[in-house]
Amino acid sequence: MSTVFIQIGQCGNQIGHAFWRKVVKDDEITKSHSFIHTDGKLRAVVVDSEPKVVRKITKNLPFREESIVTGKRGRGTNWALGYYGLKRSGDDHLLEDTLEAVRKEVERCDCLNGIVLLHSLSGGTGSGFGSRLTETLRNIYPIHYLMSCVFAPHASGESPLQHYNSMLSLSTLQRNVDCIVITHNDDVLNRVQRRKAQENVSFAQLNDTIASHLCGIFLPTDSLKTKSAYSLGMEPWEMVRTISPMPNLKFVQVAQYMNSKMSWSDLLSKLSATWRKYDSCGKPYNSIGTICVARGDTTNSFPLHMSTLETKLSQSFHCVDWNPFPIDFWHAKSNTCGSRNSASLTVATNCSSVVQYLNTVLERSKVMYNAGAYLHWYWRHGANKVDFEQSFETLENVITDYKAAVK
Ligand SMILES: Nc1nc2c(ncn2[C@@H]2O[C@H](COP(=O)(O)OP(=O)(O)OP(=O)(O)O)[C@@H](O)[C@H]2O)c(=O)[nH]1
Ligand SMILES: [Mg+2]
Repeated sequence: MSTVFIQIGQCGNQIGHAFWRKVVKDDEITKSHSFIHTDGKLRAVVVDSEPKVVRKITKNLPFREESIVTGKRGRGTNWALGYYGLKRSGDDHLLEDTLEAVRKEVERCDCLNGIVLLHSLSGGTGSGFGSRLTETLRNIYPIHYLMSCVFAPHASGESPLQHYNSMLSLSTLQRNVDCIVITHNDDVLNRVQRRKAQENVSFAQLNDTIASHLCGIFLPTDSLKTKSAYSLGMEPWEMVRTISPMPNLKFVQVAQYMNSKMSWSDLLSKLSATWRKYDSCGKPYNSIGTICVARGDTTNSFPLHMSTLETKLSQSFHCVDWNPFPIDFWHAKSNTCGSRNSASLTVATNCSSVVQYLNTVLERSKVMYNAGAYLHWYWRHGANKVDFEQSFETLENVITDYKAAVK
């Protein structure tokens, strides 16, 4: 049972690097061969339209040489250039080369469960090429799971094209993947600033935290092991099956709290304090489905605390009342995503709070589109009105469906 990871663009690769640095320390995942091949190479395809970042991140981890795909020129923070490619310059083999590397990686799996993509929503390669790739992979692998872990830009101070890029990629993902795990750079930054009590946080610190969140969900748990205590590496796909089963409600957000000396209940209170629970009018956001993963359960006593935690979780995440089983618990003895002796709680939730972000992206894009702002950059690289209008419609439908689901 294997998972293939594809890390795309600068952001996808830097976060992928932080993720794998943690994964390789986990004995269970190494033994199960679900993320790491029997020959010790990572089941990962590394893609970027330019070689610089890839050169750096592939130095000290066992990436497979033939699964590294690079082009010669970045995609200039432009979804259209990433999606439609560099037609005129002859440097347009990125898609073919990537698909070939993915095909070979899939052939090395006895049984492929699914593919996880890591990419930004606002870079030209991450958003545009990432969109094109998910669309193509959906056609090639129609029955396998596809999951995108996407990273949303800071709300201000980045590229003026970020709203268009985010909107165009979110809508393509909505149409093609089974689950979108969305991380907001601003949210992670705030959490790290608060935890470390420091103003300046580097990308490395940010990525380490994001990687820890992903490991919190993806690494093996005792709850999903077979009777013979063997891990099948099903965690990512069990998460999709449990909390993202509906094609129109597939956004998942992750939060985590880690400490060595706290009770499970205190860990949950701390985690819950970092979670945005109400909209600007004071109306609660609702969770449609939630998975809570406890790691570092050295005494195997976590199950005794589950009913108390369930009550607490359902109150703080305002679980919808139409789902009779809104919360699942998984637990594991070790906590490889943190330091020795630490325990962590990680929550992955399909929550209506994503609507706030989708609304912002949609509204800003519409204002810019109606004013004709920056559109020539998109037409120049092959995008057309249909790309935009279809994306507006897709995101509007997602927002409507989330609102209806939590009414
Ligand atoms: N969390 C995090 N975000 C990053 C990192 N690097 C870039 N970003 C974010 O990603 C977005 C830019 O996307 P990149 O991944 O740099 O762009 P790209 O996909 O390489 O695309 P082009 O360079 O335009 O071809 C911005 O929103 C950045 O804030 C990183 O290491 N960590
Ligand atoms: Mg780049």
